[in-house]
Amino acid sequence: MKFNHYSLLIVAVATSVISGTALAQFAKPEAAIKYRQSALTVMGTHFARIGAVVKGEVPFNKDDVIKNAAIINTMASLPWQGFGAGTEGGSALPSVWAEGDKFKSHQDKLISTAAGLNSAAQSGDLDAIKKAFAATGANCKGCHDDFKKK
Ligand code: ASC
Repeated sequence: MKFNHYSLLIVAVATSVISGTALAQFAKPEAAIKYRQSALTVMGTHFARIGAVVKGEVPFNKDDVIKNAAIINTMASLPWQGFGAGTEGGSALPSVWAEGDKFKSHQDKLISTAAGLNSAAQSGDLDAIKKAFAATGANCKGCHDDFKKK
């Protein structure tokens, strides 16, 4: 019996430590919202620069695409820590917290498609870049459709 109570205490402490971690990185919910919006803005900015090349609005410069893709690849894993418990609001729909598994699958897909865009950029093959750009953008849009306020 004693052991069981002790185990419960350990579980309770561990759970509170783990669930507090996401918010603990930010002083207040507003800081988490600002962080995630900033990270997504930086990523979108560099994604749009590759988009201009893909659409033929800007001439293809391999080194520029490599730099933009590397930034996207780095940024892709960052915004999600800003969606911790208690940070509802901003442009995020309640579905972010209600459908956490689905939201997480979009995060994972973004991380993998951004890595694919990064590889395509390094290959210098514009057709491969176009394909990887489309795959990444489709995931941006799919996630926004389900989880971002219009
Ligand atoms: C962008 C940007 C997005 C995506 C998305 C793709 O350039 O800022 O959020 O592309 O519109 O559908």
